Amino acid sequence: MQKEDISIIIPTYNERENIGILIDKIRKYIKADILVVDDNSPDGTAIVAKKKKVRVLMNKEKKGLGYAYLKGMENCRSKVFIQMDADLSHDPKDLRRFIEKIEENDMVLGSRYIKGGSIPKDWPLHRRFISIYGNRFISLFLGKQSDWSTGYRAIRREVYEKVKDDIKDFHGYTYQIAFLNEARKNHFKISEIPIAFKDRTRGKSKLGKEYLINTIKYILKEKIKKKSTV
Ligand SMILES: Nc1nc2c(ncn2[C@@H]2O[C@H](COP(=O)(O)OP(=O)(O)OP(=O)(O)O)[C@@H](O)[C@H]2O)c(=O)[nH]1
Ligand SMILES: [Mg+2]
Repeated sequence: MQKEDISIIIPTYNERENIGILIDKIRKYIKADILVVDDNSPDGTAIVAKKKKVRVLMNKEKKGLGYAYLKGMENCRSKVFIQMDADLSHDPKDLRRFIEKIEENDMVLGSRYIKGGSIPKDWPLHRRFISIYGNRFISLFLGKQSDWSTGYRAIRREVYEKVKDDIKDFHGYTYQIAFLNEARKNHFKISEIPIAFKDRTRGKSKLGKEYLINTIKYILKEKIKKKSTV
């Protein structure tokens, strides 16, 4: 895969302390187009990103993780998009493995719950609970997948083109679940590689109740749709 075939898309909201370090690390490992999608972060994340000479897309206000990714993909010409968090929870060292694996797949998921993958040892109980049982709960309704909510992914453009209109209503964290579910429904070839998810050491988490509520809404919507088509 060539440099121009890959875009790394990084959504940011108040990640000033992380974004510069992440961009430098990415460049150590691979050559690719890097696109930051920032929601007008009050801490000036976009200014730091622009200084690093990457492309920066701006939303006027905070619109959610999924909205940022879809806007990012819409503005890339490359064949493959790689999603990653700005807070260094996703190790740029893994990028090469994603790029190798996407050669023969439509989507590659970085999984924390397969052999070789992990979550932070010091994660508080509630965070472990939400992540581990959240995944099992979603698998119960939407089908087995080791890591439904992982945000470290490589995606071929064709998958995005096919699913984008069906997931528009879920522009927060539920985007991850909805995108993957639509890709599965459309029988794209999806595989996994293990990742060690590290805890953020700088800045604050943006994960909130919105994720829980909208994921339940999405699952219900899917179940109702399925019933009415049977
Ligand atoms: N543009 C944009 N980026 C967002 C938004 N919400 C979260 N992000 C970014 O999405 C990535 C993931 O968000 P995090 O807050 O790290 O969520 P998380 O990794 O599930 O939670 P922690 O493990 O506690 O960090 C980070 O790069 C955030 O800055 C949003 O509304 N808009
Ligand atoms: Mg994070």
